[in-house]
Amino acid sequence: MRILLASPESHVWHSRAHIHMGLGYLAGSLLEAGFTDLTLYDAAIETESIAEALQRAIAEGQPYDVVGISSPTPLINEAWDAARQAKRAGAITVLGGPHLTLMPDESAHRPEVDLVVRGEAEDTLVELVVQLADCNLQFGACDLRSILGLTWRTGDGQVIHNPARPLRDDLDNIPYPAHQLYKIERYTSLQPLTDGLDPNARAYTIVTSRGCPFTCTFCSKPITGDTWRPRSVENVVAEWRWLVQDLGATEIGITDDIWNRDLDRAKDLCRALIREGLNTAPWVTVHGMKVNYADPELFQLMKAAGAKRVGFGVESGDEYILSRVVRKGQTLAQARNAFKWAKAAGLQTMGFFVFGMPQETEETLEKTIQLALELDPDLANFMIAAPYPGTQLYELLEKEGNSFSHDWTDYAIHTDEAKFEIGDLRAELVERKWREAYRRFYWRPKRLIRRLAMPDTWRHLPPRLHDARRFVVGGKGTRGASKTAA
Ligand code: B12
Ligand code: SF4
Repeated sequence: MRILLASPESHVWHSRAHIHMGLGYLAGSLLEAGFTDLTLYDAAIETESIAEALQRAIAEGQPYDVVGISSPTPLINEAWDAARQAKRAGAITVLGGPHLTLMPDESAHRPEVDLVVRGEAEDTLVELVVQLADCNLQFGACDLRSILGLTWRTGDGQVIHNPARPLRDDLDNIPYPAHQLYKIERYTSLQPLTDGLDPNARAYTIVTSRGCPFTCTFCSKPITGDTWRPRSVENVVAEWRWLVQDLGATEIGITDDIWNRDLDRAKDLCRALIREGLNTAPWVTVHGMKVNYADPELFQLMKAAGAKRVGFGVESGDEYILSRVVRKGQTLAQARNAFKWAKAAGLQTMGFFVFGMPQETEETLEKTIQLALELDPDLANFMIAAPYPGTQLYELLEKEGNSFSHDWTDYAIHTDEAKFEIGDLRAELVERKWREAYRRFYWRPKRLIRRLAMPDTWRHLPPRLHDARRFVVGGKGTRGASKTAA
């Protein structure tokens, strides 16, 4: 059976290309189950479109039997396009990923989509492919009822949602992602600013734990869930060794939701990397770590273990917004300490801030800007709040807000337009303060001098000038029509 696992073209994200861990994990499990005729297609780095790849396979006499397509919410239109191409090429189409987990019905009713997989899918996909092989790819004749997490259509078009698949706790037993299948030389460094990092790094990512027990009101965790499931230190270190020693990783990113949830485990991991001599490849906590579970020793150990840059979700400078609206479960004091300790250990820092949550005012947004200036991370990322389906923010807006998002594409983050108004909060205020945040943070004389001295600034001059214009005069798009990537 020939299988293609694909991530579709993204019109909302094109600033950097990171490996797709979901597809890698699925490939790892399929390979272990004996399905070795397997290709990864990631539109972010391929030189041909998915239609061309599918047609080429046909021309070479080796058409794909099954095409699996992954999709987060803002990319679902592209995922459906890819499914249409795959159907045209005669394949069975299977869609999975965050958006399919949140909204399985919508896709299951579409003719170009044969099957939908909800949630973590290593086991579901293997069981499905085994069934498909058993019934000779006549999936209408397969018994699909027993496959947990699968959504499918009966012969008369009825959509059936099989029961959800429980999250696996034994992550050590899940095969490693098939890192060997990535065209790694085509991916970029994991960081938006590569100074201090190699812009042409062989940049792999690693997931050391899944899920997060916090319930921030804007956070969408359809796949990894509300519990925290760590892998053992030994299991992580063995994958790390494979990446560094066998696959030549020159940069590693941890993309867990909250990798330092257990402070002792985080320290043990660092100690193991040092002990095993695996601290040679610089690593970064791409999506942030939690300020609650930190102390000076952690950052010193991280530095000794090869960490280069750490990020923290700070979100707001206003204690009420932070604790009662975002419900971040952390304090401003904890954020201040985390930055202080990380900098003292010699690590570069990133701060993530959110603009335009319900009940925000000029004053709360100003406090967020002030906090960003005070913490002064190497990189500050200000994002306008996006109400993803499945979040508390989404539910609140459904009840009492005015959302400007009319198409899933509008759910892209990193755009420069407010996505909703609620109560007294106006889009104009959010967008004005958001632009002000970038301007005031990056246009300070000391930052400008530092930036001008960085090779990265000159390497990426056109986008930097474009950003500068956006932050001074704003974007030129129409609200609701997403257009920008970070
Ligand atoms: C690393 C990461 C990135 C990286 C790499 C993205 C990538 N392509 O993997 C970068 C920085 C590029 C990125 C960008 C974006 N991301 Co992102 N990202 C993550 C993060 C932190 C980890 C992803 C991960 O590695 N998970 C671990 C693996 C094992 O899980 P997985 O990828 O979901 O795959 C499993 C299942 O989903 C399923 N599955 C996945 N694909 C398929 C396909 C088939 C056929 C099947 C059957 C099953 C299946 O099986 C997999 C194995 O269990 C998640 C948060 C999270 N914890 O999930 C956000 C997250 C997925 N990202 C998100 C978003 C919104 C985006 C962007 C759209 C941002 C934007 N500009 O608007 C872009 C889209 C880029 C793209 N082309 O996909 C949201 C999605 C929310 C939603 N409702 O869709 C998340 C959940 C973050 C959040 N809380 O808001 N992201
Ligand atoms: S934003 Fe971070 S801390 Fe909050 S729920 Fe999401 S992953 Fe957890």
